[in-house]
Amino acid sequence: MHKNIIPDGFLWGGAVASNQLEGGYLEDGKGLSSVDILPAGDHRKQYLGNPPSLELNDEFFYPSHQSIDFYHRYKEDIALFAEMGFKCFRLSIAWVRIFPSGDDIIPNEAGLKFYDDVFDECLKYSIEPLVTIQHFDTPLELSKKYGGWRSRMLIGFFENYCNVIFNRYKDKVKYWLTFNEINMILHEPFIGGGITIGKDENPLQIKYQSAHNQLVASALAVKACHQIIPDAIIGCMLAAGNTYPHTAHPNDIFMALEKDRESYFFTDVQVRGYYPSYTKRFFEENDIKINITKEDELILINNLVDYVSFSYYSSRCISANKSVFDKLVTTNAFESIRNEYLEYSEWDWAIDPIGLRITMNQIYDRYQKPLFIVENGLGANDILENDTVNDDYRIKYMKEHLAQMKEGIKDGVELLGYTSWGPIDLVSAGSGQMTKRYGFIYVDLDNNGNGSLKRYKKKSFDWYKEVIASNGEIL
Ligand code: BGP
Repeated sequence: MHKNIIPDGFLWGGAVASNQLEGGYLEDGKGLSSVDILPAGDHRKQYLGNPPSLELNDEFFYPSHQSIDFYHRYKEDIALFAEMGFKCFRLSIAWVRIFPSGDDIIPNEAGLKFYDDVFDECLKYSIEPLVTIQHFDTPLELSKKYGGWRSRMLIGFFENYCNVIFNRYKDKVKYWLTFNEINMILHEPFIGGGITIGKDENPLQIKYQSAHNQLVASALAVKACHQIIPDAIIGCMLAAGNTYPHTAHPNDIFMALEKDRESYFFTDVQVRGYYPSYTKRFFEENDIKINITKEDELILINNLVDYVSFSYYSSRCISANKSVFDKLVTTNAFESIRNEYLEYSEWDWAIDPIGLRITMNQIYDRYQKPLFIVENGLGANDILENDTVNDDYRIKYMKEHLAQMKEGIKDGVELLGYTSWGPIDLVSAGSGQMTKRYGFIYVDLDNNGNGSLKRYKKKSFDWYKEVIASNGEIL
Protein backbone atom coordinates (compact mmCIF):
# COMPACT_ATOMS: atom_id res chain seq x y z
CA MET A 1 0.00 0.00 0.00
CA HIS A 2 1.17 3.52 -0.75
CA LYS A 3 2.53 5.16 2.36
CA ASN A 4 2.64 8.92 2.78
CA ILE A 5 6.15 10.32 3.02
CA ILE A 6 5.23 12.92 5.59
CA PRO A 7 4.70 11.45 9.04
CA ASP A 8 1.35 11.65 10.85
CA GLY A 9 1.21 14.49 13.31
CA PHE A 10 3.44 16.66 11.13
CA LEU A 11 3.05 20.27 12.25
CA TRP A 12 1.91 22.29 9.24
CA GLY A 13 1.37 25.98 9.78
CA GLY A 14 2.73 29.49 9.57
CA ALA A 15 5.20 31.66 11.48
CA VAL A 16 5.17 35.27 12.61
CA ALA A 17 6.95 37.58 15.05
CA SER A 18 5.09 39.78 17.52
CA ASN A 19 6.82 42.98 16.43
CA GLN A 20 6.02 42.41 12.75
CA LEU A 21 2.27 42.01 13.12
CA GLU A 22 0.86 43.02 16.51
CA GLY A 23 0.98 46.82 16.46
CA GLY A 24 -0.54 48.20 19.70
CA TYR A 25 2.97 49.37 20.42
CA LEU A 26 2.21 51.20 23.65
CA GLU A 27 -0.96 49.43 24.59
CA ASP A 28 -1.70 47.89 28.00
CA GLY A 29 1.62 48.87 29.52
CA LYS A 30 3.94 47.60 26.77
CA GLY A 31 7.46 49.07 26.77
CA LEU A 32 9.60 49.88 23.74
CA SER A 33 11.86 47.31 22.17
CA SER A 34 14.71 47.59 19.69
CA VAL A 35 12.28 46.95 16.84
CA ASP A 36 10.11 49.92 17.80
CA ILE A 37 12.89 52.31 16.82
CA LEU A 38 13.50 50.78 13.39
CA PRO A 39 12.29 53.25 10.80
CA ALA A 40 10.94 52.42 7.37
CA GLY A 41 12.91 53.64 4.38
CA ASP A 42 16.56 54.22 3.66
CA HIS A 43 17.69 54.65 7.27
CA ARG A 44 16.49 51.21 8.27
CA LYS A 45 19.60 49.35 7.20
CA GLN A 46 21.79 51.44 9.49
CA TYR A 47 19.39 51.00 12.41
CA LEU A 48 19.30 47.21 12.00
CA GLY A 49 23.07 47.06 12.36
CA ASN A 50 24.25 49.94 14.50
CA PRO A 51 21.73 52.75 15.13
CA PRO A 52 23.06 56.30 15.55
CA SER A 53 20.44 56.98 18.26
CA LEU A 54 18.16 54.96 20.53
CA GLU A 55 15.45 57.64 20.60
CA LEU A 56 12.33 57.92 18.45
CA ASN A 57 12.56 60.58 15.77
CA ASP A 58 9.43 62.52 14.68
CA GLU A 59 10.66 62.59 11.12
CA PHE A 60 10.60 58.81 10.73
CA PHE A 61 7.75 56.40 10.11
CA TYR A 62 7.86 53.29 12.31
CA PRO A 63 5.97 50.40 10.71
CA SER A 64 5.93 48.22 13.86
CA HIS A 65 3.79 50.72 15.76
CA GLN A 66 0.59 49.79 13.97
CA SER A 67 1.75 46.90 11.86
CA ILE A 68 -1.29 44.82 10.78
CA ASP A 69 -2.99 45.32 14.16
CA PHE A 70 -3.02 41.64 15.12
CA TYR A 71 -3.24 42.91 18.69
CA HIS A 72 -6.91 43.67 18.09
CA ARG A 73 -7.64 41.30 15.21
CA TYR A 74 -6.04 38.04 16.35
CA LYS A 75 -9.38 36.24 16.55
CA GLU A 76 -10.19 36.92 12.91
CA ASP A 77 -6.66 35.99 11.83
CA ILE A 78 -6.45 32.77 13.82
CA ALA A 79 -9.89 31.78 12.44
CA LEU A 80 -8.43 32.14 8.94
CA PHE A 81 -5.41 29.99 9.90
CA ALA A 82 -7.82 27.40 11.27
CA GLU A 83 -9.75 27.49 8.00
CA MET A 84 -6.52 26.59 6.20
CA GLY A 85 -6.19 23.66 8.59
CA PHE A 86 -3.13 24.87 10.51
CA LYS A 87 -1.84 22.35 13.04
CA CYS A 88 0.67 24.82 14.41
CA PHE A 89 1.14 28.57 14.67
CA ARG A 90 4.60 29.93 15.41
CA LEU A 91 4.52 33.30 17.13
CA SER A 92 6.74 35.19 19.51
CA ILE A 93 6.06 36.75 22.86
CA ALA A 94 7.11 40.40 23.08
CA TRP A 95 9.35 40.50 26.16
CA VAL A 96 8.36 44.18 26.61
CA ARG A 97 4.68 43.29 26.98
CA ILE A 98 5.62 41.12 29.96
CA PHE A 99 8.49 43.22 31.36
CA PRO A 100 8.22 46.72 29.81
CA SER A 101 11.78 47.69 30.74
CA GLY A 102 13.21 44.17 30.66
CA ASP A 103 14.60 44.38 34.19
CA ASP A 104 11.31 45.00 36.06
CA ILE A 105 10.58 42.85 39.10
CA ILE A 106 6.83 42.44 38.64
CA PRO A 107 5.46 41.25 35.30
CA ASN A 108 2.75 43.21 33.51
CA GLU A 109 -0.50 41.29 33.94
CA ALA A 110 -2.17 42.87 30.89
CA GLY A 111 0.67 41.61 28.67
CA LEU A 112 0.47 38.11 30.14
CA LYS A 113 -3.30 38.10 29.64
CA PHE A 114 -2.96 39.04 25.96
CA TYR A 115 -0.92 35.91 25.18
CA ASP A 116 -3.24 33.78 27.30
CA ASP A 117 -6.06 34.92 25.04
CA VAL A 118 -4.05 34.29 21.87
CA PHE A 119 -3.08 30.77 22.98
CA ASP A 120 -6.66 29.99 23.99
CA GLU A 121 -7.82 31.07 20.58
CA CYS A 122 -5.29 28.74 18.94
CA LEU A 123 -6.18 25.82 21.18
CA LYS A 124 -9.89 26.33 20.43
CA TYR A 125 -9.03 25.12 16.90
CA SER A 126 -6.49 22.53 18.08
CA ILE A 127 -3.64 24.65 16.72
CA GLU A 128 -0.40 24.07 18.67
CA PRO A 129 1.33 27.33 19.55
CA LEU A 130 5.08 27.24 18.89
CA VAL A 131 6.57 30.13 20.83
CA THR A 132 9.77 32.05 20.10
CA ILE A 133 10.96 33.63 23.33
CA GLN A 134 12.98 36.40 21.72
CA HIS A 135 12.46 37.35 18.09
CA PHE A 136 14.72 40.35 17.46
CA ASP A 137 13.09 42.49 20.14
CA THR A 138 15.45 43.23 23.01
CA PRO A 139 13.80 45.66 25.46
CA LEU A 140 15.11 49.13 24.55
CA GLU A 141 15.75 50.03 28.18
CA LEU A 142 18.19 47.14 28.41
CA SER A 143 20.14 48.59 25.47
CA LYS A 144 20.20 52.01 27.10
CA LYS A 145 21.10 50.87 30.60
CA TYR A 146 23.35 47.89 29.99
CA GLY A 147 24.36 47.99 26.32
CA GLY A 148 22.02 45.14 25.39
CA TRP A 149 23.30 41.56 25.20
CA ARG A 150 26.93 42.64 25.62
CA SER A 151 26.12 42.68 29.32
CA ARG A 152 25.91 39.50 31.35
CA MET A 153 23.15 41.15 33.35
CA LEU A 154 20.77 40.28 30.53
CA ILE A 155 21.25 36.58 31.21
CA GLY A 156 19.52 36.99 34.57
CA PHE A 157 16.73 39.22 33.23
CA PHE A 158 16.06 36.76 30.42
CA GLU A 159 16.02 33.85 32.85
CA ASN A 160 13.47 35.66 34.95
CA TYR A 161 11.31 36.38 31.88
CA CYS A 162 11.51 32.70 30.87
CA ASN A 163 10.51 31.51 34.34
CA VAL A 164 7.47 33.78 34.28
CA ILE A 165 6.24 32.71 30.85
CA PHE A 166 6.93 29.00 31.38
CA ASN A 167 4.96 29.03 34.63
CA ARG A 168 2.15 31.04 33.16
CA TYR A 169 1.71 29.08 29.90
CA LYS A 170 2.83 25.61 30.97
CA ASP A 171 -0.56 24.09 30.25
CA LYS A 172 -0.96 25.78 26.88
CA VAL A 173 2.41 25.78 25.13
CA LYS A 174 4.45 22.62 24.51
CA TYR A 175 6.76 23.84 21.73
CA TRP A 176 9.33 26.53 22.44
CA LEU A 177 12.29 28.22 20.74
CA THR A 178 14.86 30.35 22.53
CA PHE A 179 16.33 32.99 20.15
CA ASN A 180 15.15 33.60 16.61
CA GLU A 181 18.01 33.33 14.10
CA ILE A 182 20.61 33.49 16.86
CA ASN A 183 23.41 33.86 14.28
CA MET A 184 21.89 37.15 13.06
CA ILE A 185 23.85 38.93 15.80
CA LEU A 186 26.97 38.63 13.61
CA HIS A 187 25.26 40.33 10.67
CA GLU A 188 22.81 42.81 12.22
CA PRO A 189 24.08 43.29 15.80
CA PHE A 190 21.43 45.75 16.96
CA ILE A 191 18.48 43.68 15.88
CA GLY A 192 20.19 40.45 16.91
CA GLY A 193 21.28 41.62 20.34
CA GLY A 194 20.24 45.20 21.10
CA ILE A 195 23.93 46.19 20.93
CA THR A 196 25.57 49.22 19.41
CA ILE A 197 29.28 49.13 18.60
CA GLY A 198 31.62 52.10 19.05
CA LYS A 199 34.15 53.16 16.44
CA ASP A 200 37.12 52.15 18.58
CA GLU A 201 35.81 48.73 19.54
CA ASN A 202 36.66 45.38 17.96
CA PRO A 203 33.25 44.48 16.48
CA LEU A 204 33.98 40.74 16.57
CA GLN A 205 34.87 40.91 20.26
CA ILE A 206 31.57 42.61 21.09
CA LYS A 207 29.49 40.37 18.86
CA TYR A 208 30.95 37.10 20.14
CA GLN A 209 30.76 38.14 23.79
CA SER A 210 27.12 39.08 23.27
CA ALA A 211 26.54 35.81 21.43
CA HIS A 212 28.08 33.94 24.35
CA ASN A 213 25.73 35.68 26.77
CA GLN A 214 22.78 34.66 24.58
CA LEU A 215 24.03 31.07 24.37
CA VAL A 216 24.20 30.83 28.16
CA ALA A 217 20.75 32.44 28.43
CA SER A 218 19.43 29.98 25.85
CA ALA A 219 20.78 27.03 27.85
CA LEU A 220 19.21 28.41 31.03
CA ALA A 221 15.89 28.69 29.17
CA VAL A 222 16.23 25.02 28.18
CA LYS A 223 16.90 24.13 31.82
CA ALA A 224 13.90 26.07 33.11
CA CYS A 225 11.61 24.72 30.40
CA HIS A 226 12.57 21.12 31.18
CA GLN A 227 11.99 21.71 34.88
CA ILE A 228 8.74 23.64 34.65
CA ILE A 229 7.13 21.92 31.64
CA PRO A 230 8.55 18.38 31.49
CA ASP A 231 6.29 17.41 28.59
CA ALA A 232 7.41 20.34 26.41
CA ILE A 233 10.26 20.47 23.92
CA ILE A 234 12.52 23.45 23.37
CA GLY A 235 14.83 24.14 20.46
CA CYS A 236 17.32 26.56 18.98
CA MET A 237 16.80 28.52 15.76
CA LEU A 238 19.28 29.27 13.01
CA ALA A 239 19.16 31.49 9.94
CA ALA A 240 20.23 28.60 7.72
CA GLY A 241 21.11 28.11 4.08
CA ASN A 242 24.15 26.15 3.01
CA THR A 243 27.12 27.87 1.36
CA TYR A 244 28.29 26.77 -2.08
CA PRO A 245 31.86 27.31 -3.22
CA HIS A 246 31.91 29.44 -6.37
CA THR A 247 34.32 27.07 -8.08
CA ALA A 248 36.02 23.74 -7.36
CA HIS A 249 39.17 25.60 -6.34
CA PRO A 250 40.18 24.29 -2.89
CA ASN A 251 40.39 27.86 -1.60
CA ASP A 252 36.74 28.36 -2.46
CA ILE A 253 35.82 25.03 -0.90
CA PHE A 254 37.55 25.88 2.36
CA MET A 255 36.01 29.31 2.46
CA ALA A 256 32.53 27.84 2.01
CA LEU A 257 33.26 25.50 4.91
CA GLU A 258 34.33 28.43 7.07
CA LYS A 259 31.22 30.40 6.15
CA ASP A 260 29.00 27.52 7.18
CA ARG A 261 30.91 27.21 10.45
CA GLU A 262 30.23 30.87 11.14
CA SER A 263 26.54 29.94 11.45
CA TYR A 264 26.93 26.42 12.83
CA PHE A 265 29.06 27.79 15.66
CA PHE A 266 25.81 28.74 17.41
CA THR A 267 24.00 25.45 16.98
CA ASP A 268 27.21 23.50 17.67
CA VAL A 269 27.14 25.04 21.15
CA GLN A 270 23.38 24.67 21.62
CA VAL A 271 23.26 21.05 20.45
CA ARG A 272 26.61 19.73 21.71
CA GLY A 273 27.06 21.93 24.75
CA TYR A 274 30.60 23.23 24.23
CA TYR A 275 32.62 25.52 22.00
CA PRO A 276 33.73 23.76 18.78
CA SER A 277 37.48 23.27 18.29
CA TYR A 278 37.62 25.58 15.25
CA THR A 279 36.76 28.63 17.41
CA LYS A 280 40.12 28.51 19.19
CA ARG A 281 42.16 29.58 16.16
CA PHE A 282 39.48 31.97 14.93
CA PHE A 283 39.30 33.76 18.29
CA GLU A 284 43.09 33.97 18.60
CA GLU A 285 43.56 35.39 15.11
CA ASN A 286 40.82 37.96 15.56
CA ASP A 287 41.81 39.06 19.04
CA ILE A 288 38.56 37.82 20.57
CA LYS A 289 38.67 37.03 24.27
CA ILE A 290 35.41 35.71 25.62
CA ASN A 291 34.62 35.75 29.28
CA ILE A 292 33.45 32.16 29.80
CA THR A 293 33.13 31.10 33.42
CA LYS A 294 33.34 27.52 34.73
CA GLU A 295 29.69 27.85 35.61
CA ASP A 296 28.85 28.88 32.03
CA GLU A 297 30.58 25.73 30.77
CA LEU A 298 28.46 23.58 33.06
CA ILE A 299 25.26 25.36 32.06
CA LEU A 300 26.04 24.83 28.37
CA ILE A 301 26.92 21.15 28.63
CA ASN A 302 24.02 20.24 30.89
CA ASN A 303 21.19 21.87 28.96
CA LEU A 304 21.07 20.77 25.35
CA VAL A 305 18.24 21.66 23.01
CA ASP A 306 15.68 19.02 22.04
CA TYR A 307 15.48 19.97 18.38
CA VAL A 308 16.99 22.30 15.81
CA SER A 309 14.76 24.72 13.98
CA PHE A 310 15.81 26.98 11.16
CA SER A 311 14.72 29.49 8.56
CA TYR A 312 15.55 28.76 4.98
CA TYR A 313 15.15 31.33 2.22
CA SER A 314 18.15 30.64 0.02
CA SER A 315 21.52 29.08 -0.30
CA ARG A 316 24.65 31.25 -0.38
CA CYS A 317 27.70 31.22 -2.61
CA ILE A 318 31.23 32.29 -1.75
CA SER A 319 34.59 32.77 -3.42
CA ALA A 320 38.12 33.30 -2.16
CA ASN A 321 38.81 35.29 -5.31
CA LYS A 322 38.26 38.98 -4.62
CA SER A 323 37.68 39.79 -8.30
CA VAL A 324 34.27 38.08 -8.32
CA PHE A 325 33.11 40.15 -5.37
CA ASP A 326 31.36 42.68 -7.56
CA LYS A 327 28.61 40.12 -8.07
CA LEU A 328 27.53 40.23 -4.41
CA VAL A 329 23.87 40.16 -3.39
CA THR A 330 22.48 40.33 0.12
CA THR A 331 19.85 37.80 1.16
CA ASN A 332 18.43 37.94 4.65
CA ALA A 333 21.50 39.94 5.71
CA PHE A 334 23.96 37.37 4.32
CA GLU A 335 26.28 38.47 1.55
CA SER A 336 26.64 36.07 -1.30
CA ILE A 337 27.90 35.88 -4.84
CA ARG A 338 25.13 35.83 -7.43
CA ASN A 339 24.64 32.20 -8.40
CA GLU A 340 24.19 31.94 -12.15
CA TYR A 341 22.27 28.67 -11.84
CA LEU A 342 19.49 30.19 -9.79
CA GLU A 343 16.59 32.57 -10.29
CA TYR A 344 16.14 35.55 -8.00
CA SER A 345 13.08 37.08 -6.34
CA GLU A 346 11.99 40.68 -6.79
CA TRP A 347 14.09 41.46 -3.70
CA ASP A 348 17.07 39.66 -5.21
CA TRP A 349 16.92 36.67 -2.88
CA ALA A 350 18.11 33.48 -4.59
CA ILE A 351 15.42 30.85 -5.14
CA ASP A 352 16.94 27.44 -4.49
CA PRO A 353 14.55 24.62 -3.54
CA ILE A 354 17.27 21.96 -3.75
CA GLY A 355 19.25 24.06 -1.28
CA LEU A 356 16.53 23.30 1.26
CA ARG A 357 17.13 19.57 0.86
CA ILE A 358 20.90 20.10 1.10
CA THR A 359 20.49 22.25 4.21
CA MET A 360 18.21 19.72 5.90
CA ASN A 361 20.69 16.92 5.20
CA GLN A 362 23.68 18.97 6.31
CA ILE A 363 22.12 19.92 9.65
CA TYR A 364 20.79 16.43 10.30
CA ASP A 365 24.13 14.82 9.45
CA ARG A 366 25.78 17.18 11.89
CA TYR A 367 23.45 16.72 14.84
CA GLN A 368 21.00 13.80 14.42
CA LYS A 369 18.38 15.83 16.24
CA PRO A 370 14.84 16.36 14.98
CA LEU A 371 14.59 19.42 12.73
CA PHE A 372 11.79 21.93 12.26
CA ILE A 373 11.55 24.29 9.27
CA VAL A 374 10.10 27.34 10.99
CA GLU A 375 10.48 29.89 8.17
CA ASN A 376 10.42 29.66 4.40
CA GLY A 377 8.54 31.60 1.78
CA LEU A 378 8.54 34.14 -1.02
CA GLY A 379 8.35 37.88 -0.44
CA ALA A 380 6.61 39.39 -3.47
CA ASN A 381 4.83 42.51 -4.62
CA ASP A 382 1.26 41.19 -4.75
CA ILE A 383 -1.51 42.99 -6.59
CA LEU A 384 -5.03 42.82 -5.19
CA GLU A 385 -7.59 42.40 -7.99
CA ASN A 386 -11.25 41.49 -7.56
CA ASP A 387 -10.69 40.97 -3.83
CA THR A 388 -7.97 38.36 -4.32
CA VAL A 389 -4.37 37.92 -5.45
CA ASN A 390 -3.44 35.53 -8.22
CA ASP A 391 -0.18 34.45 -6.62
CA ASP A 392 0.77 31.52 -8.82
CA TYR A 393 4.44 32.50 -8.35
CA ARG A 394 4.11 31.88 -4.59
CA ILE A 395 2.39 28.55 -5.13
CA LYS A 396 5.20 27.57 -7.52
CA TYR A 397 7.89 28.62 -5.01
CA MET A 398 6.30 26.69 -2.16
CA LYS A 399 5.47 23.63 -4.25
CA GLU A 400 9.09 23.32 -5.30
CA HIS A 401 10.37 23.78 -1.76
CA LEU A 402 7.90 21.33 -0.28
CA ALA A 403 8.81 18.76 -2.94
CA GLN A 404 12.45 19.07 -1.84
CA MET A 405 11.42 18.93 1.81
CA LYS A 406 9.80 15.58 1.05
CA GLU A 407 13.03 14.42 -0.61
CA GLY A 408 14.84 15.42 2.58
CA ILE A 409 12.45 13.33 4.64
CA LYS A 410 13.03 10.40 2.25
CA ASP A 411 16.76 10.92 2.78
CA GLY A 412 16.11 10.08 6.43
CA VAL A 413 15.82 13.49 8.03
CA GLU A 414 13.52 13.56 11.04
CA LEU A 415 11.33 16.62 10.55
CA LEU A 416 8.75 17.82 13.07
CA GLY A 417 6.99 20.37 10.93
CA TYR A 418 6.94 23.23 8.47
CA THR A 419 5.69 26.73 9.23
CA SER A 420 5.87 29.09 6.27
CA TRP A 421 6.96 32.66 6.98
CA GLY A 422 4.22 35.27 7.24
CA PRO A 423 1.03 33.29 6.47
CA ILE A 424 -0.64 36.69 6.67
CA ASP A 425 1.10 39.74 5.14
CA LEU A 426 3.16 41.57 7.75
CA VAL A 427 5.94 44.14 8.03
CA SER A 428 9.22 43.02 6.49
CA ALA A 429 11.99 42.80 9.08
CA GLY A 430 14.74 43.72 6.66
CA SER A 431 13.11 46.44 4.59
CA GLY A 432 10.27 47.63 6.83
CA GLN A 433 7.97 47.43 3.83
CA MET A 434 4.44 46.06 3.70
CA THR A 435 4.76 45.54 -0.03
CA LYS A 436 7.17 42.66 0.54
CA ARG A 437 4.35 40.21 1.13
CA TYR A 438 4.65 36.54 2.09
CA GLY A 439 1.08 35.70 3.05
CA PHE A 440 -1.74 33.46 1.96
CA ILE A 441 -3.85 36.32 3.31
CA TYR A 442 -3.52 39.81 1.87
CA VAL A 443 -3.73 42.80 4.22
CA ASP A 444 -4.81 46.15 2.84
CA LEU A 445 -1.98 48.31 4.12
CA ASP A 446 0.74 50.22 2.28
CA ASN A 447 4.33 51.12 3.12
CA ASN A 448 3.27 54.36 4.81
CA GLY A 449 0.70 52.84 7.12
CA ASN A 450 -2.35 53.69 4.97
CA GLY A 451 -5.10 51.19 4.26
CA SER A 452 -8.25 49.62 5.67
CA LEU A 453 -6.35 46.64 7.22
CA LYS A 454 -9.01 44.43 5.68
CA ARG A 455 -7.96 40.81 5.07
CA TYR A 456 -8.43 39.00 1.70
CA LYS A 457 -7.69 35.39 0.79
CA LYS A 458 -5.14 34.94 -1.98
CA LYS A 459 -5.18 32.04 -4.44
CA SER A 460 -2.48 30.33 -2.35
CA PHE A 461 -4.91 30.20 0.59
CA ASP A 462 -6.92 27.33 -0.93
CA TRP A 463 -3.79 25.73 -2.31
CA TYR A 464 -2.11 25.54 1.13
CA LYS A 465 -5.35 24.31 2.66
CA GLU A 466 -5.30 21.33 0.29
CA VAL A 467 -1.62 20.68 0.96
CA ILE A 468 -2.32 20.46 4.68
CA ALA A 469 -5.52 18.41 4.26
CA SER A 470 -3.59 15.84 2.20
CA ASN A 471 -0.63 15.95 4.61
CA GLY A 472 1.57 17.08 1.75
CA GLU A 473 0.48 14.37 -0.71
CA ILE A 474 -1.07 16.95 -3.01
CA LEU A 475 1.27 19.84 -3.75
C1 BGP B 1 13.96 36.31 8.96
C2 BGP B 1 13.24 36.75 10.19
C3 BGP B 1 11.83 37.14 10.03
C4 BGP B 1 11.40 37.55 8.65
C5 BGP B 1 12.12 36.88 7.52
C6 BGP B 1 11.90 37.50 6.16
O1 BGP B 1 15.25 36.83 9.05
O2 BGP B 1 13.32 35.79 11.23
O3 BGP B 1 11.51 37.99 11.06
O4 BGP B 1 11.11 38.85 8.52
O5 BGP B 1 13.50 36.77 7.74
O6 BGP B 1 12.72 38.64 6.00
P1 BGP B 1 12.16 40.00 5.48
O7 BGP B 1 11.04 40.37 6.37
O8 BGP B 1 13.29 40.96 5.55
O9 BGP B 1 11.72 39.75 4.07
